[in-house]
Amino acid sequence: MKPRAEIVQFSIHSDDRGCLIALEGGRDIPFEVRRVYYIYGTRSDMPRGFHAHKHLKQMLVAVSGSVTVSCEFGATKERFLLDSPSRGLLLEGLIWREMHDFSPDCVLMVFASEHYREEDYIRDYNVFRQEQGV
Ligand code: T46
Repeated sequence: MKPRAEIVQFSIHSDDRGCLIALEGGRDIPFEVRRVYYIYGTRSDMPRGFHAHKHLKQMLVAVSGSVTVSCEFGATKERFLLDSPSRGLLLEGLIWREMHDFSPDCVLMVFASEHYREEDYIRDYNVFRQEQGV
């Protein structure tokens, strides 16, 4: 699977009462969703992540607050600011990811293509580089 890290804009149903965003697996999220988890109660000085996934596809959405996600694959290094519930970060393929600078109110919701499997993680940066042939 070719590495892909890109921002996806969601449609907002907005009226006088507020806003609603609907995310459907296989449509707004370009894979069937098998797991949802969320991260909250974070600290700005406590980054998370520091791993890659072998097969997992994910969509990360800051439904509240903000967080910066750093991604690395091949020679590419990109930083994405997630600060709106109307935008998600799609991650596919072998990508080293780190989450930094969580705001105190951040709730990071993640939609994943597979159930949790620790064997899908590469948590050693050197192994990640070797897997890429770098
Ligand atoms: C990712 C980034 C964005 C489970 O038991 N089930 C789960 O579905 C998940 C995601 C985690 N866990 C356990 C494994 C650890 O004992 O929860 C604990 C914390 O997980 P981890 O240290 O991997 O959390 P993060 O924030 O570093 O990474 C997470 C995801 O694990 C990862 O897939 O891409 O968020």
